[in-house]
Parts: sequence; C-alpha cells; structure tokens
Amino acid sequence: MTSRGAIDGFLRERSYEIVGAAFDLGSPARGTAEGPRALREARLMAQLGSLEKLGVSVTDGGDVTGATEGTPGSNPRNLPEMLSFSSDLMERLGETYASGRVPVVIGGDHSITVPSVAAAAEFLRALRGDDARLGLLYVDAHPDLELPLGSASESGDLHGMSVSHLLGYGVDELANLGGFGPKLDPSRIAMVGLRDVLTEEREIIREREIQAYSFIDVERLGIVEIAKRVFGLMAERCDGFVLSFDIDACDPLEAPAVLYPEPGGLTYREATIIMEEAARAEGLLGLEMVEVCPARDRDAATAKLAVSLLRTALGGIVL
Ligand SMILES: [Mn+2]
Repeated sequence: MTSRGAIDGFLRERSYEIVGAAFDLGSPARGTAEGPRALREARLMAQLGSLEKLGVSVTDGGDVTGATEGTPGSNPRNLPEMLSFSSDLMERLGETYASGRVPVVIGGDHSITVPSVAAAAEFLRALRGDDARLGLLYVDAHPDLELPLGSASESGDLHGMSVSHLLGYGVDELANLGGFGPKLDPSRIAMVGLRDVLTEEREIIREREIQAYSFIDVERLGIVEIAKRVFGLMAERCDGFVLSFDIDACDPLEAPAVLYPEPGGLTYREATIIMEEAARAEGLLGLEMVEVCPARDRDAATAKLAVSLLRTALGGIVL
C-alpha cells in the first residue's frame, strides 16, 4: 500500500476516540480542566453515538489528567507541569492512532494543542517520512503566537503560545516535543475568527504569510467563502490536518463559558458551516475542542454548543 493509501485507509474507517485533556495550568485563570466533564454531562457520547447509523464509530477513552497546582517562578508559567502533561498526552494519543482511531481531544486550555498536534505529526511522519505535510486549521479569537517572557510579546501564559511552539519558536522542550520540530510550516496553517491579535502576533502572521481571517473578514467575505479557502488550503498543501476549535471563536452571547469573552464572534450558524466542511473534508487527522470553562456557563449552553459542533464535524450534517 502506498503511504497515501495508508492514510486514506485509516480515515475511511471513520473511527474516533474521545480523549479528555483535563489540564488548565497553561492559562492564568483556572477552570477549563473541567471541560471534559461538562461536555460528557452535555450528552457528548449519546450525541456522537447517534452517528453510528452513518457508519461513524466513537469510543470514550477517558481523560488524561495533569497537575492541579503549578510551581511558582517558572517562565512560561507552570512549564514543568506542562512538559509532564504534554508527554503524557502525546503518548496517549499515539496509542489512539496505533489503534486505528482519529483522536477527538477535549480540553482543557489551548496549550494542549502542542502535544495533540505533535502526536498527529508523529503519526503522519511514520506514514510519509520526514517531509510529511501536516496542516493546522485554527478556529480561535486569538492566534496564540505569543512567546515566553523576555521576548517581544510577554504574557507568560502557555495557552497563548501554542502555535509559536508548533512553528518551532519559544521553549525548546515544547518546540521539539517528541524529539522533532518544527511540527508545522506556516504555509500549512489557516486561522479563522481572529478578534484579539497583539501587534507582535500580527507581524508574525504577515511575515510568515499565515493564511488568517479575522471576524471582519467573516463579515466581508462570508464564512462560506472562507471555509472554501481554508479547506482548499488543507486539501492542496497538506497530507492531513488537525482542526483545533477554541470555543472562544464563537460569540460570547452563544458561548459565554470562556476566559476571554470578545464580542463579534462566530455565530452558531457560522461555526456549524466550518464543521460541516470538516465533515466533508478529506484528511482530518485530529479534532480538538478547547477552552470551555463550565463554571462560567449558563445552563450548559456552551458545553451543548461544543457537543453540537463536534457532532457536526464527525458527520452529523443537516442534509
Ligand atoms: Mn486559543
């Protein structure tokens, strides 16, 4: 079998495993480690189980849990705990791929993208060698291109640096997690829904020519056109891709349970259009839903929205 055939065969199974990434030390405010529990309480498995008649199989692999208390004084904040959690999650997701399933990772804060994408990159490299072309579709209000303290952009929060680490910047142990890096090339990253972008992040996006669409672009171009472009990029330039969905990309009116509510986010309809295209796309090697903070939710609206979006992405399209 060719390597392309191996990837296609793997994806044709339409077999997924939910893995909770119960870790929230990558963000200054706590609470997203409760995200996996909240999504399960919002009937995640029943909703995804209903896709069985479409030939989609979903199992619940439980949670990977991390430290709940950080070490003061590290830069970035809680780095030792993040490193330990990252190797645990990457190893766990390696088992998911080895069992023939596509991981659906439920955060947790967005720092968990680093080990999640690293696991996808390792899997793709095993099939296609060192020149494997992994893509990342990043749906988020933030580009997460910050850097550790002492660099130009200084928050010290790991969940704001995930894409930087995947591009090979930042802390060496994270940039080279799993013994290789960078995990991604900027020409194979697309971002949708940006609203809160630091000056330094904007410069990186421009210099590295990352295909990025703000909420203004969503208004100007329409989400259908943007979806066509970003999934087109994944299809043309990548052997496979990870879709990382930060729930703060959605409007806080519909998704209040976030750490940084920003007005002007994606509507339920716009977010669902992205997920319908994901369901139709070839090459979806990983799916993430992150940053749901249940303590801030109203009647579990955000958790239910997250479940609905995941169900759509795995094949629960309307017509
Ligand atoms: Mn994020």
